[in-house]
Amino acid sequence: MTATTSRPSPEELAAVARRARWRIIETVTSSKAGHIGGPLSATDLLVALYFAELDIDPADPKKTDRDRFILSKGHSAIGLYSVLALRGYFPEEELATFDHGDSRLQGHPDMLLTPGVDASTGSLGQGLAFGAGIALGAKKLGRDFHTWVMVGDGEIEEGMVWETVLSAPRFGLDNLTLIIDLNGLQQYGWPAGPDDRFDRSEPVGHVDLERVFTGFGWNALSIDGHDFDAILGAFDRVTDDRGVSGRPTVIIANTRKGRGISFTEGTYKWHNGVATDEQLDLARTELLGTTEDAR
Ligand SMILES: Cc1ncc(C[n+]2csc(CCOP(=O)(O)OP(=O)(O)O)c2C)c(N)n1
Repeated sequence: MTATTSRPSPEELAAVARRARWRIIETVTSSKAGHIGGPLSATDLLVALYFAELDIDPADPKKTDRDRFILSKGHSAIGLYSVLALRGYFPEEELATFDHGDSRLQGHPDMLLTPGVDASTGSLGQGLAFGAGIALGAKKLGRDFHTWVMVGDGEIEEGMVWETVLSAPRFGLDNLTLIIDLNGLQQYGWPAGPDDRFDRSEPVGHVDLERVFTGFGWNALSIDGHDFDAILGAFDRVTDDRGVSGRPTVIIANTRKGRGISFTEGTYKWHNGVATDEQLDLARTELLGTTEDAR
């Protein structure tokens, strides 16, 4: 893991995140394909991981003892690609090929195609089990790297997630951290009745995730997933716990779907979508403070 002293400041991370958010909406709009809300809710967490936490080398994407990151909510691929591009894994210009048939940047992450992608994902619910396997392998081989997995809060309705939540503590996987991007909205909000009489913006809020995970034998902490001080503080707690409690850690990150752009924030309707020219201009001004896209 990166030494904390060499970390960028929260202000520097926020500037990277604004640029990443711009690349997300710009790329999805020009490709006319992809997701917006989920990538935007995860951006600050991804920027903090790739710019301040992960022990990785963009010039050597397959370095044996690199930290691993698995974007289990694979539909947010454009969010990961934007951060990977800004971190130097491939040129920012390549984002323009997103979702083209012959591109390295497919609509969902492909570990065989894209430098920096550690797992192929898209079918929700599988990434945590994959990550636990990597973390267990690292333990067995005596390797000192950390595995991170990000899931969506809708995604954790998948049963396979809970098989791993149940088993990971038994293997002592303190080299595994799960981040839940808790943005409170799925593809169509939350399930509604047949006549749509329920409020789709009302999340299934009865689950106390911190208590549930603690009960399963995990360390659990809740943070504001858009506050870089809080995110980096949570990462430090993970580092401090390595080899201490023998438990995996879950970071429950409270986020906003569509975060950072006025017309996408807080609505399931921008789970995916294509902005108009006017909306794109507005997003550019809000994120970059200019109507020019200075590359
Ligand atoms: C197994 C599976 N079922 C359904 C889908 C279709 N799908 C893609 S995104 C999504 C909603 C996911 O919601 P959430 O995990 O909350 O993601 P976020 O809000 O962060 O975008 C669904 C149902 C899928 N990719 N995989």
